[in-house]
Amino acid sequence: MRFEERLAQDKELVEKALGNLFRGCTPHADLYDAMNYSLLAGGKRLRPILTLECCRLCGGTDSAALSLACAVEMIHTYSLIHDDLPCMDNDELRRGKPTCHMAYGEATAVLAGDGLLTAAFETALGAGTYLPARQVTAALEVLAAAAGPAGMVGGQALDMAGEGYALTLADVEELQKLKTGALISAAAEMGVIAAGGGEEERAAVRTYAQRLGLAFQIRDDMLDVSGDQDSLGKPIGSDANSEKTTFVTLKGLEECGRLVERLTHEAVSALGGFEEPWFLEELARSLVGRTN
Ligand code: GRG
Repeated sequence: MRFEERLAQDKELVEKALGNLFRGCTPHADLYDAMNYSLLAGGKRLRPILTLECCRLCGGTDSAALSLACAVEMIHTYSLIHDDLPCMDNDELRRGKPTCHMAYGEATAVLAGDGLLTAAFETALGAGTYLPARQVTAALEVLAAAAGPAGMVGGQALDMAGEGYALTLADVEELQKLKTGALISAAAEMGVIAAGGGEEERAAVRTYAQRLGLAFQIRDDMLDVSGDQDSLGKPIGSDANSEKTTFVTLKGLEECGRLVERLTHEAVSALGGFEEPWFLEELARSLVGRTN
């Protein structure tokens, strides 16, 4: 099967599972509508696809990984809703649509984010239908650490504190490792856990995902300068508007392009010990020139 075909199949599997999550829930005003509005607004589904594919890489089944895959996408979506709020980045467009607070108001958007974050852990517990409790606990440990103050939330705090200041390359790397990298890495590692993989496999996949996550972020900074609003589904120039130090302000576009290539090569190399890593290798390569 070709890469594009498998990517499309993975995406469909994820979309279907996400679409079923809140079906039939008793409406609490427009809370579930707002949650679904952002959750089902498209997006690349990179994180859940990493969970599914890293599980397959280690010989696991999709049923074992799917609840964890949904959980990581729910947390990612909550972070985007909150990141777009007026008190944070104050953005009006996300995934090509008005942001959650533009569509539902600020208070409902805050609650939609809160709802997705908490429901993510409930959803992840669904993995218990297919996996022993110790594997579910291990996956939740990884997910909670990556999403919380020692991970994504901590990275966001550093990002906001750094606005208007000249940060060093080490500062930017550290904050992006937390803000974007931690959840991407957790997504991949949970896939290995769902397949019952050991520490060696977890470490190899972590390295893959960390390199991929950094390359992904650098590409994001590049797109914020040289991308196109229609393909991105969000405005460009937001980093400059909020006076953020980024990989592009520190290194320039050309050097950033080379860095993305190098990190992608390192990501691919990390999978050398697995029998069938071709899809994850292609996935990393496909992100080098991404336009959204
Ligand atoms: C508010 C707690 C809290 C955290 C926010 C991740 C994050 C932290 C904010 C997002 C800001 C941002 C645009 C970061 C750049 C990299 C990134 C995470 C982009 C969005 O992820 P994609 O490209 O989005 O995977 P899609 O829409 O494809 O899912």
